[in-house]
Amino acid sequence: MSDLRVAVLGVGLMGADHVERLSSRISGARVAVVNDFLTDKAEKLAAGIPGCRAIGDPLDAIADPDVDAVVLATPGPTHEKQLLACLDHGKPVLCEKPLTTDVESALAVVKREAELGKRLIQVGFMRRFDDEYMALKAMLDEGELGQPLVLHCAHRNPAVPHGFDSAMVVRDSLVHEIDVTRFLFDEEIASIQIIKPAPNPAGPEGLSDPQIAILRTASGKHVDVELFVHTGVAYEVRTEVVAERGSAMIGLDVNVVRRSQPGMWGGRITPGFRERFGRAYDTEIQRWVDAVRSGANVDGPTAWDGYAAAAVCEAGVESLRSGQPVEVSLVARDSIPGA
Ligand code: ISE
Repeated sequence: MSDLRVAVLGVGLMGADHVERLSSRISGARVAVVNDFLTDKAEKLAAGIPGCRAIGDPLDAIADPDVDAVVLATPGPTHEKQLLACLDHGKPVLCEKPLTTDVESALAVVKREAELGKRLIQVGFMRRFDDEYMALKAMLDEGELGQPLVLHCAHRNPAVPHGFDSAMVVRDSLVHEIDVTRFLFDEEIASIQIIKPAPNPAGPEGLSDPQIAILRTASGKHVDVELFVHTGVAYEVRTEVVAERGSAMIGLDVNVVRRSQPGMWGGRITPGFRERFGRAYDTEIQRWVDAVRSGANVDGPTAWDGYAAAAVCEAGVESLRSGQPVEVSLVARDSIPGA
C-alpha cells in the first residue's frame, strides 16, 4: 500500500511539529502539501521535504487530488470552514483542538459529519495517547480501584504566549482536563465553576492566573483543576483519581531520583509540553495514519468529543465572568444518529 499523502495546514508551533514527526518517525505516511498564511514559511518548509509542495490557499490544499488526508493545525477560528471542506471532499482529518471556537459551529460540524454516515474527523486531544493516562484509564476500566469518585488535577505551564487571556486559560488549557475527565470517567460534564484566587503578581497584568475549576459530572463526580499558566518553573501536569478502594496519581516526573551533596535529593521537572507529551503525539498520529489507511479513518476522540469540550469551555467562560456555577447544555447525543 502506498504512503498516505498528508496535507498539514498551519505550520506554526504544532503544525511544524507534526510535519517533523510525519517526515521522520511515522510510518505509512508522508507530508505531500503544507500550507500557512505565512506563505514564505510554508515554501521554505516544503523545499526541505522530498515530494512536498506549498499551496497558498488552505481550501485548495484540502481539495488537491494528491492529498489523501489532512492535519489541521491552523488557528481555531478557521477550523469550521476547513473541517466542512474536508467533509465535502470526503477527506479524513486530524484537527488540533479546538474543534471550532463556539458551540453552535461545533454542533454544525458534528451534524454534517453524521449526515455523511461515516466518521472522518478526529480531534487532537493527545493526552488520551499518553502512556500514563492510558495506564490510568486501563486501571479504572479494570475496576482495580473500584468506583472512581474524585479527580484532582494540576495544570501548570512555565509560561504561555504573549496575549494569552483569562478565557484562553479555560479554552486552551483547561480543555485538556475537560477531555481527560470525559475520557477517564466515560460520562459528560454537567456543570462548571471557575474560581479566581488573587492573581500571581509576577504574571501579566489583568490575567486571572491561577484559576481553580470545579467540574461536576452527570453522575455527580467532583473534579477540581488548578490552572496556573505562568509559574516560571516547568511543565507540570498531574492527575490524581480517588476511588472506592484507593487512589492513583500520574505526572510526578519520577524518573531518576538523585541524592547528592550536600544532603540534597531530587530529579528534573519536565520543562515543556513537547518533553511531556511528545511520545503521546507520536502515538496519536501513528494510530490516526493507521486508521485512515485501514479505512476506519478515526482512532481516538471524535467530533462529538470536540463539541462536548466546546460546550464545557463555553460554560466555563461564562462562569469566569459570573463566578457562579454554570450548567453545561449539550444536545442529546442520540438525537444525532451517527454522532
Ligand atoms: C496549550 O495550547 C496546550 O495545548 C498545552 O498542552 C497546554 O498545557 C497549555 O496550557 C495550552 O496553552
